[in-house]
Amino acid sequence: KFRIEDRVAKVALVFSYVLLLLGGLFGFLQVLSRTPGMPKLETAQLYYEGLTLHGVALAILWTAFFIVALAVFVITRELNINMNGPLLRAGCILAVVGSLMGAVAILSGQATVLYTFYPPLQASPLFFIALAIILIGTWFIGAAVLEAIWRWKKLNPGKEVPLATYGVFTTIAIWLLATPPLAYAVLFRSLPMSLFNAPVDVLEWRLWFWFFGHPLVYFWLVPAVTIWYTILPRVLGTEVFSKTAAKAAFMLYLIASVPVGLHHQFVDPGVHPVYKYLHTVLTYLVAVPSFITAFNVIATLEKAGRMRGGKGLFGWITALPWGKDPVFTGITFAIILFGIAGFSGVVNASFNVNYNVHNTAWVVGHFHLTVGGGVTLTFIATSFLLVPLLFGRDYVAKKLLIAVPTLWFVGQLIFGIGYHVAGLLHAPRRTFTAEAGYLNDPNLLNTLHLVGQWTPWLQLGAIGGVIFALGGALFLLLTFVSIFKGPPFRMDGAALQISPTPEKATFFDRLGLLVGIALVIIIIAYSLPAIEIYTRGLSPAPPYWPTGAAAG
Ligand code: HAS
Repeated sequence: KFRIEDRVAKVALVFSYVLLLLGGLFGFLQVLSRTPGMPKLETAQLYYEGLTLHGVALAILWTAFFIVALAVFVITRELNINMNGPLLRAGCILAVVGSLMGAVAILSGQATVLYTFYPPLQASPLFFIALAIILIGTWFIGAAVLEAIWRWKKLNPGKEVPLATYGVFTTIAIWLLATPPLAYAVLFRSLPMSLFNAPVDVLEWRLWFWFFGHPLVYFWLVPAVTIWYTILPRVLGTEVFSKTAAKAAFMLYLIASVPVGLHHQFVDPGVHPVYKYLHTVLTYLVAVPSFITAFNVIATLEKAGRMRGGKGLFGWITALPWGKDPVFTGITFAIILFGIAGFSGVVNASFNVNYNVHNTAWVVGHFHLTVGGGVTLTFIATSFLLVPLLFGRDYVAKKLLIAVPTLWFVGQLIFGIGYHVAGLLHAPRRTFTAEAGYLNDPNLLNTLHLVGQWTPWLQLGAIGGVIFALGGALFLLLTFVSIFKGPPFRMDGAALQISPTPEKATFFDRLGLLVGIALVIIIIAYSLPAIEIYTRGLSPAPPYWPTGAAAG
């Protein structure tokens, strides 16, 4: 029934795992190379090339392709509806072709510009054309998802949108709201820069890049939260504690995740502090749905623990299947990692405290625990269910599966602690420190304030990095073997129920209205800095080809 949809989901899923492998390999090389006392596996040039590939392959592509597979699976199974085949297929082909072109540009050394590709860093036009093609592909896929939900709503008037589909809708809506300014920056600024050496106004570019860059993180997070609200309770034989609170959280993510980008630009000159402060306040607003999620998920776990006979204040915690069920263990470990990272995010968001951590290893610690911990570990654990359902093959060596989330969790935790503390001591991010003289010179090491103190924390980070790289390698090995050689998997006759049974539609199901509210807040938050920048007039800077260590 879902032949085309399943084919697209399978291609997207396998491609996401290939990207996880490629990006993960370069992450492993980096964490060692930038740690004092560890083998240097990279030169400066390779470090920046590898860092670009690491960021693009993992942050942008692994997440996006996994989300496409998940979205298509949820929509078809939950709404029992076919999606627009040509749109879906064209979108998938464009996204894959664009990703391959981008990989060629990076691997051939023509795009050493990191995943943020800030101008005036120059890269080959191939890289920017690849980005544009990927974007168009994702819009096609987004359109196919929205069209299916819209059709289902017309067929089911008065019925509420099921929870997992609601999460998918929120994810896609955030993506579609966030990406047009990125398309503008890529097509009208970066591409002319790379084709004709056209100068670019860095501040204008960064405004539109971060308009996209922050909602991007909620595009990653919301599908993970969707899994916490739906699959996690199912695995425990229950339902989410409060469906209404879950929908309220999704609604807040939708309306507050875009107008906060200036919190990445606190140190940029030329933007009025009042506008930065407005974005600070809105950033605290977007932390609220995560707090609601914390409450709702823990209440769900407590409900499940008590159903399993857990008694007293903490007995429900030990009654849960820790270490037994890899899906449960992976998802809850992911939530704990996200909890820690959430608090470092709140530190980042503080207008004045941010100056202490900006561009330091602290930020690396933060985003590894969010997107690498909370999101990626959730996706890994969900793969244990999704791969058999889509490919009809069960996992091999099932007893080994539990080692995957365990290694990932322990490794991320250690890495996160090491990099957060190193960042507090002002260890920089995105710097090939092996080349940065001071780490190799014992005299400087002893005299320069703080530098010597980074060493043990970066070393701790490297130990963590190696541990979770092992978990990732094991996951990919087991997954690829299972996809091709796993024993046949048959679903027992029962229909697949992901979300709690839908009831009557409520305010939350007025999807158009919610998108309208989001647009109004975005216009307020972004018109002010945009007017400031354009009325002052642009000051374009000539492009600059990064070479080795200069690329940071
Ligand atoms: Fe962030 C930088 C602020 C969430 C990813 N972030 C980044 C970058 C990435 C990223 C990739 O304000 C780097 C970009 C670059 O290359 O420059 N972030 C926040 C805030 C939140 C937040 C306030 N970030 C995320 C998520 C990400 C992500 C989610 C990916 C998925 N972030 C920032 C800021 C910067 C930044 C600044 C720029 C810094 C700079 O100077 O460059 C919030 O949404 C977080 C809210 C979350 C919570 C946690 C709730 C807890 C839950 C779990 C409960 C579990 C429990 C179990 C209680 C408030 C749901 C036990 C828990 C324990 C604690 C043990």
